[in-house]
Amino acid sequence: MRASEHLPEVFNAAEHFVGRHLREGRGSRVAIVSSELGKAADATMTYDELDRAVRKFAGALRAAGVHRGDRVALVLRDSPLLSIGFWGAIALGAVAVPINTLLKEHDHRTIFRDSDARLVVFDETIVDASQAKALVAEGAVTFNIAEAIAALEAATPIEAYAATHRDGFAFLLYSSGTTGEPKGVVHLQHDMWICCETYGRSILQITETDRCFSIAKLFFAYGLGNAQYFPLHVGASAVLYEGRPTPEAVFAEVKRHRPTLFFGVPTAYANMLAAIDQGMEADFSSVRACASAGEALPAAIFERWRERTGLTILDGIGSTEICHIFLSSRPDAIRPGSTGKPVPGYDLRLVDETGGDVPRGELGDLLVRGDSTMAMYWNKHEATKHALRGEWIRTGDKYLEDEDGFFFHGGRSDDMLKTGGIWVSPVEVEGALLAHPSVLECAVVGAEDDDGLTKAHAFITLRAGISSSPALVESLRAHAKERLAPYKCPRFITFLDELPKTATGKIQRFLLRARP
Ligand code: 3UK
Repeated sequence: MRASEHLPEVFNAAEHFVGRHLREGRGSRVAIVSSELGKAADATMTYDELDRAVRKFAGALRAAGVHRGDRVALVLRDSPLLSIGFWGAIALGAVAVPINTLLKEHDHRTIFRDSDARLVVFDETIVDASQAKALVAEGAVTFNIAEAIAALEAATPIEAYAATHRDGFAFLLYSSGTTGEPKGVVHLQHDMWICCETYGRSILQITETDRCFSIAKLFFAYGLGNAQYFPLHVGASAVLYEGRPTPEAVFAEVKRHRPTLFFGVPTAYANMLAAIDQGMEADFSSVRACASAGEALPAAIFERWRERTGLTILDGIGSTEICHIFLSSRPDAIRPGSTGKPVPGYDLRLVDETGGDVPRGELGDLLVRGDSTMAMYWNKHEATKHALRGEWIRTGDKYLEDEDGFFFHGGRSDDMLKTGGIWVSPVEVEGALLAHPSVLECAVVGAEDDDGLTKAHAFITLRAGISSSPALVESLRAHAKERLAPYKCPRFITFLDELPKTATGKIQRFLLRARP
């Protein structure tokens, strides 16, 4: 699917996702529902209200000296203001930069500088207000929340959404970067539309009666689609929650807002299952489908979630670079442990080191072609050339496709292990160990044995109330041996209190590899 065949040249994403609903008679529908922390009453915004706020915010940006093409950085929790800021920047023809709220000051500074943000809106409980001016580029404007709201209220709304090109820059997302510096992924006006017409249409089958709730926050490419542009594409509602998504908080939000679509990451499903097993009450009766992405969903979690809630989790893989999900399970095609089949609109290839297609059933490097793929990494010419190959992008993931066309994740290209010259997928070993009743989480990396040969090393966290013992190690070994080929069984087992993770919840295997 190509934007150039479906969208006019003049296309503004904010007009499409917000303003268009007024023209099409959906102005009185609810666009956003949010539980503001500590407040009993919900805040709701209709499409009419959101459109006015977005055009006012664009007016406030203009008054503050922001021009078309300038970057507007947003360090805000999931809230109506973040939505208004994101669409407001795009409405003016500026480039919205939602930023990870969990990062440390050092990374915020890097991102403000690298994106050369002209204006930064920040939550003072995240960015120290006394430091804000020192963190941003020279001459940039900073607004804390109170200043942003005052500017919004005082502003004159822009008359019309900027007449941007469908291929113009719309937003940057800084990828969490498991290995190094954050990279700004550049997305165009048409990219979100492509995601809606591919994953949104064929997998979620989202309609205007849906209510979308995402544990993954809006600064994450996954959350941005889940709880902004998918619902806003069809005139549905987004449920926003600004707090930390503990199982308790998530269950309360689900009960309060009764979402129909629920989006999580595997770790969150595991934590929720642990809470349910400890007797916490969870009512997911309003939910018609659950999605998971960010890392592979182990079959054991899929099965237990289905047992406990009656719901199926659709595992899908997306990336910040491709904007959203391009390979996914679908309600009528699920194989636990598999990421499913290509989302209609995307083409996938599995290749070997020489770039040739690997035979069916063998692991290869995943290349993807689709029109939501980033234009480039901001200020990173070499990294851009490494990732983009014409219309194709290298995902850095290993996959195999089985005889029935289901794709199975085999880890990151850089995480793969070879033992005895044979590829071992750490994900497969982790899946086997996770099925052991004492294991909460698990990560497997390569470690050298006495001969300098690579063997699998499993780092394990245990469920509450269980402690490590020689008997447990024996039980884990027996369990692994039952499920895995001998060369795949972990040679080393280490118990940890917790696994090192990135701000977005991905296990930092490189830190485990670096352990003595
Ligand atoms: C890994 C998965 C196995 C994979 C994302 C949905 O995660 C997202 O984006 P990121 O840029 O990371 C991308 C990388 O994460 N991954 C994601 N999902 C899965 N591995 N199974 C999965 N289901 O290595 C991928 O290359 O943080 C997810 C939508 C938008 C996103 N940006």
